[in-house]
Amino acid sequence: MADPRFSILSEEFAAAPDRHFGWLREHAPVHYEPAIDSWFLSRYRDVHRVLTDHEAFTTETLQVRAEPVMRGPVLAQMTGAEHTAKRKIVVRAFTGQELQEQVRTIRANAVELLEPLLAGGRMDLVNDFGKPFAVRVTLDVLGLDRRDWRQVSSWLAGVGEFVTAIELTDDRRRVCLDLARELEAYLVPVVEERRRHPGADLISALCTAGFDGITMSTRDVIALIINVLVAAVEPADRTLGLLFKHLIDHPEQLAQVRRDPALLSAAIAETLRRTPPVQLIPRLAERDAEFAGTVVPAGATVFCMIGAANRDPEAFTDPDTFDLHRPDLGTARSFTAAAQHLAFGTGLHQCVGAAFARAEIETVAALLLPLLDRVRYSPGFVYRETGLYTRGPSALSLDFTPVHAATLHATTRHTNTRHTTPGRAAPSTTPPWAPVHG
Ligand code: 2IO
Repeated sequence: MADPRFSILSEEFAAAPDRHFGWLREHAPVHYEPAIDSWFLSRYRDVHRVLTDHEAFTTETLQVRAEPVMRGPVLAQMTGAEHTAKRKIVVRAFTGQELQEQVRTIRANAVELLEPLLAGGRMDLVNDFGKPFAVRVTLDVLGLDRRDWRQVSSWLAGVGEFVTAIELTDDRRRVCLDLARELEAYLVPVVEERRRHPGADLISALCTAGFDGITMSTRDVIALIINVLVAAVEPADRTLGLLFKHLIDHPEQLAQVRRDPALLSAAIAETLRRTPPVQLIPRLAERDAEFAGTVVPAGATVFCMIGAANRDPEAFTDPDTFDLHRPDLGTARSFTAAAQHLAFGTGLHQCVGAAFARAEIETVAALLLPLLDRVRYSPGFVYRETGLYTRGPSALSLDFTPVHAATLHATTRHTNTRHTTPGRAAPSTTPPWAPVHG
């Protein structure tokens, strides 16, 4: 029976949502939250149905949840021919040859950021590395000036807060909207300039790209840039932190990944299944829909609980266990439309950045693992997660065998990632300790 005292908005839930997943799936699989007039679905089959029945459940919620701060419509809001065409343009920008180039950018940024962090034998993987790394890589990939990363980060924090807030006060709403407008004002002249003089960067590609005669307006391009920024930045440091948390908590699996780096993609896929960094996906019910005997009315906002669905015993055996060897994971499919886990969503609007996300986390983890010898939590470190929508460790303080400065300088000497002009990081010479990737 549904417990009237239970609330997704309670501090108790926020402290450890996963402790409530089993109860929700069993006793309140269609949970209504009156304060925000929204429904929460926790069973795999219900979540899967909502994400794949595009007629009955639309992405119109994003008009209020995202469009105001994206400064235009995002990809996930679009439908029909427009969606197909624009999605193809974006997919093209994050796969194949483009992705190969992005991997070099990822590695160069990682090396540059790690340099000052390794000699001390201690770093906060989330705050010292993950957060600046995710913003700088994304700026590079877009062809924006990564020297602006601090400024862009603070604008993005407002956009992210708006998109992922479950409840937003009028005050915070105003602050977020102001930050989003500042970000827009920063981007407009760049986009106009790239329209006039297209370069080899992603923004230029978006300005000039066409598919089936459909092209992007400046407003479209701005919204897409902000969409890419938020979507690439918000979940990245969380995923990296969660991956290392799981590996440190499972030393035998960490040892296996060290011995055989080819297992990294399975470790990442299992991290995404077990602890998806994006925990909620909203949809709007077009018409009345019945789930497990409860009717969700037309016009209702429905939140798919990705974390709960990914741990449904009907979908995965022994679902609470982190096991990179689990037979029902299907690693090869995990970053594609055929993925079993729902961390990238599923259906027509499944994440377009899945291949990029995989390349990003895999490249960085493969670089980090050999460097972080005897990696462990720092003494006194207390692990904490935050967030209901995007969720991950608020910090991950790690100790490891210090990497000698001289060794590091010798190994990164040829890696010229410092650049004074806007644009991508210069392609790096692969340092000796870098993984063979590809
Ligand atoms: C940004 C929630 C960080 C997306 C969203 C308005 C659209 C879409 C997502 C993810 C992650 C963000 N939704 N990325 O859930 O682009």
